[in-house]
Amino acid sequence: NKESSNSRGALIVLEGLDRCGKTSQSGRLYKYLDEQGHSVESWRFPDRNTGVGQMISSYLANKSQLDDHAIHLLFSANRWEKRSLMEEKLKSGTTLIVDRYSYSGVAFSSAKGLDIEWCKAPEIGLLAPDLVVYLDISPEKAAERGGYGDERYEQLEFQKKVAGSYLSLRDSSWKVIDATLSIEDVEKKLREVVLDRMMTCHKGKPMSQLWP
Ligand code: Z5A
Repeated sequence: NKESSNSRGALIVLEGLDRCGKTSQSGRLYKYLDEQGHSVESWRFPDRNTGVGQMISSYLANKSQLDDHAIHLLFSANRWEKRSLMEEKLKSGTTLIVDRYSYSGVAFSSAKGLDIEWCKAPEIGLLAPDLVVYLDISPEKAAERGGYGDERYEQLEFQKKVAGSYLSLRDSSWKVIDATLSIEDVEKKLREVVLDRMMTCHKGKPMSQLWP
């Protein structure tokens, strides 16, 4: 009993600091919605499988060096190369759960000191999410979860700057969930806001583009 093709899917974006639990929650939400009979896919950015994604992956692993502006544009290009597929999926009724999106792009690059308006510009025209969920955790608490690896950006001082950038990007349409609750409690709250927004999309909420 998957949705009929004339009701569109919802673009759901999960954002937050490293270790806030996005990957765990994307997986749980995907499983739940799929079991409920919804047409759903789990995506993530960067998508490391594309040519651009491989350049990003090598940069994040400190295997290559790039100018801050250049890597910013690559992250954006990585979203642009998936844009038409994204639109196709949504129009055909598939809900997409996306782990990081343009907000990560702007938050991380502006945390390095790049101008925020410059950071936002290449994202103009990408599809705007129907819902942004911010999994809220302090940089200190996130660091306590351990597992900070060797990737670039996985350092407390930098994560503090990223947290500040996210704060300036947040608006009243974002749903903020306390990411320090148990995995199960976060999951429950996430399901509620996502199901609600999926319903408004099925009922005909129009698709829009960044930045609204
Ligand atoms: N980046 C960028 O600069 N520009 C862009 O445009 C984009 C990204 C899209 C790679 O991202 C980097 O790229 C990222 C931003 C930058 N750098 N950083 N930082 P990535 O998505 O590949 O990596 P990540 O975002 O850092 O994901 P992650 O390490 O996988 O973290 P997570 O997905 O948020 O968390 P998790 O793996 O689900 O959970 C982390 C641990 O916490 C794990 O042991 C869990 O079991 C545990 N956990 C999860 N939830 C809980 C709760 N509720 N309680 C206790 N423990 C929990």
